[in-house]
Amino acid sequence: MHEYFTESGETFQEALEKVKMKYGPSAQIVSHRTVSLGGFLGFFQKDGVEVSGYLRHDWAAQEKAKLEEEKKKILANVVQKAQSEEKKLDQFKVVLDEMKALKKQLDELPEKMPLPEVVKAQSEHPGLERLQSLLEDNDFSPPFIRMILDRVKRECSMSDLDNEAALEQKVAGWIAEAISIFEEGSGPTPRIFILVGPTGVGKTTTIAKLAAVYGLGFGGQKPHKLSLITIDNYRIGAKIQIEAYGDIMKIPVSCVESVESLRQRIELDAGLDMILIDTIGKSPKDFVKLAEMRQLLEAAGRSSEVHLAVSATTKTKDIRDIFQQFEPFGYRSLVFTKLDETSVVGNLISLAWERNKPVSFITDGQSVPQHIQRASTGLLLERLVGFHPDNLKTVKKEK
Ligand SMILES: Nc1nc2c(ncn2[C@@H]2O[C@H](COP(=O)(O)OP(=O)(O)OP(=O)(O)O)[C@@H](O)[C@H]2O)c(=O)[nH]1
Ligand SMILES: [Mg+2]
Repeated sequence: MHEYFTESGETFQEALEKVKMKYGPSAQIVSHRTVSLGGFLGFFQKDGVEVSGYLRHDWAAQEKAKLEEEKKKILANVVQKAQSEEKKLDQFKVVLDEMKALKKQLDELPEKMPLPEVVKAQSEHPGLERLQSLLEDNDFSPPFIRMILDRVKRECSMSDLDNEAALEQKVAGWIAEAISIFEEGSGPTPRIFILVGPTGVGKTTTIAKLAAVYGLGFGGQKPHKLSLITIDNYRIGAKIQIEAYGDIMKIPVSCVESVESLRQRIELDAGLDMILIDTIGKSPKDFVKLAEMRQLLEAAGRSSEVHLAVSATTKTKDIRDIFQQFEPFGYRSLVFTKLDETSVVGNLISLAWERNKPVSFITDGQSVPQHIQRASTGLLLERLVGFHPDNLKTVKKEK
């Protein structure tokens, strides 16, 4: 839409000047005419010129200006953005440099540096740290140590932690509580005692020792009428080994190799007080042989007692595997052998605790029949190292 104007002056030039002044270069004159100017009721009138026209909007120029404006805005934005990106990039570079420095520090750390120790040292009482190393020195398992430390945190005051002797005594008491001892029940006779376990842990030797304990009344036991059975028929040496013990102690020994012969043998020995069964040592990794032996032992009936022999010299991880792999035998207790060959028993105590299994006997030497004892809390406690004997004494007395 155009805007129109009309201006007048005494001369054309004057009218034109007015238009220029008022409307600038966009004023476009279309016509002019002579008019009478001023005066009153027709008097004192003068001739003048009136110019008319319209205002020409310069759209192209305006659009161009607008675009210029827009362009400026966009440019300003881009510059601003670029500046902030640059800033971000700088920040990112700083973080990257920090990370690089950190990685370098980590790489320079000695391998397997006990990082938790750093944290521990800040947050834990020295009494707790000392206790943790004492338990580690005894080869207690991490879950067992955690259980003890949690209990200390729950049940001990700061002054308890400062009192080394009292803390040791308390902890010895908790270790004692964690040890479970097998109790012989008064089940049906004959009592059938089966010893299973990995190869070479001392099963046959232990069976011979047990024959002396139960058959000869060694160690104060009332003598039982008993027989020995071995299912280790394949190795000539093994057969000779057990027969030699039987001969010395005047205890009958038989060898069986099938479910049927085991069943028959047990029936023939039905009038005895006890039957001790020695088995072939099995690698816990030999699943097939383990399954075969388990099937054979099923002939001994449900009331038979399976005991698992583990050597105290076995690594903690391997003991865990053994406990696991022999689980299908439904063993009721553990026999710890070769305690004379190790100075620590924490691994045995903790793994028995983890599996909730009681201990029936411990053996501590090769001699038959001397080196066997009924398991007791005291016997295991006195093998703890680093504890002051007085602190163990009180606990042992209570047990
Ligand atoms: N130091 C020590 N040696 C033992 C102990 N018990 C057994 N031994 C020895 O360990 C070795 C193996 O004993 P065995 O009784 O034949 O072991 P096993 O478990 O019957 O072996 P396999 O029938 O081959 O599986 C023998 O040299 C024993 O004298 C013990 O308590 N301490
Ligand atoms: Mg044997």
